Amino acid sequence: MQERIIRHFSLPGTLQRAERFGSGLINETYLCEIASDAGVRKYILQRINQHVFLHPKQVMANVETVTTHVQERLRRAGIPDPENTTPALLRTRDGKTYLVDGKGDYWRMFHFIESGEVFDTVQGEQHAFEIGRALGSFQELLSDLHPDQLHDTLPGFHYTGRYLDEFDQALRTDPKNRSREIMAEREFVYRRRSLATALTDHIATGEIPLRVVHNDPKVNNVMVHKGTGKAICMVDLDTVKPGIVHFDFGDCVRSAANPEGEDAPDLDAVRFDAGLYETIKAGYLETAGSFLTKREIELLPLSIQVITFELGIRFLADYLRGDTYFRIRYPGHNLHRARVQFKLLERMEESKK
Ligand code: GN1
Ligand code: MG
Repeated sequence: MQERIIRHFSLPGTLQRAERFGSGLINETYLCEIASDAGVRKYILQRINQHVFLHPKQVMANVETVTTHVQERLRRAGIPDPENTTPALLRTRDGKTYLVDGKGDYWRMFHFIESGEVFDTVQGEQHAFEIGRALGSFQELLSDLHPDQLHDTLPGFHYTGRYLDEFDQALRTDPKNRSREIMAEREFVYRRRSLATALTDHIATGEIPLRVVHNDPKVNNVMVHKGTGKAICMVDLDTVKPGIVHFDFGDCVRSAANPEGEDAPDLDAVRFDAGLYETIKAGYLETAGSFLTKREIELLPLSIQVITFELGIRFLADYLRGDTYFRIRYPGHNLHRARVQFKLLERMEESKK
């Protein structure tokens, strides 16, 4: 199957191997090895999840705008081969950035960054610092791209109140008859409902500006150098669009200050590491400190609990709906994911972050 897709892209050589790659919960990703006279080279092939991304052409237009902008900035900064340090799209033989197959599926390819690797969980202090730094640099590289240049590919993506509404609706309709399994979680959500508007209210008042942000900067969307451990770039750019920096910062901390990770098998072991939080913040502000307003910086800590609450509700609602959004590996996976986020939120509350 991959062979037939890849043939349409402008690549020298033939496909030797294609295997599933990474641990993203939405798209389908393959690592492909292409052999030619020049040797074997690796590329990333991805199928866009059209259940999540209803307008894949707009997603691709955004990814092209963002990757081109970042490459241009890097070239101007004296980096001669940006495709080795930031995601770079390949083109099809007829010059497009994607291929639509006979079933209407959208496929795109990226250069593979050989020197990089990603981890599902934070590896320690240095890694945490680099994750924060990568996010700050990414936002800085895009700070001169006007948000109007991008489509809103996921309207309401980080409007926490919307997820609360969807959760309420899933509870009401309860299509899989699962609501009775989540009595404790319902109570947990009920007691924290006010968190849902804590951040978005500040957008409504115009206190904090819309910028171009990543929207999904969890640990495994940050690529680091295999040898030095230094951040190379942010990957997974489908959610890059206008938004506020807070959901980025919060998501980064939610993910990287939780050493047991999103899939922690033992709920009692889930913890929020306040030391890692400070380290991520220091890494982030090293570059982001140059363009954020005072008010934006003041509101950063608030984002951490809000986004953790948000993701917990998203997993829980998806469990109630019958796991239609996030890819699962076993029955009950989304319920467990929700429980991990809620445990993490409790730990944050205890540590007053
Ligand atoms: C999804 O695609 P991936 O796995 O990087 C999700 C994020 C969640 C994350 C939780 C488009 O990201 O919002 O925070 O899972 N992306 C989308 O792991 O919904
Ligand atoms: Mg990802």
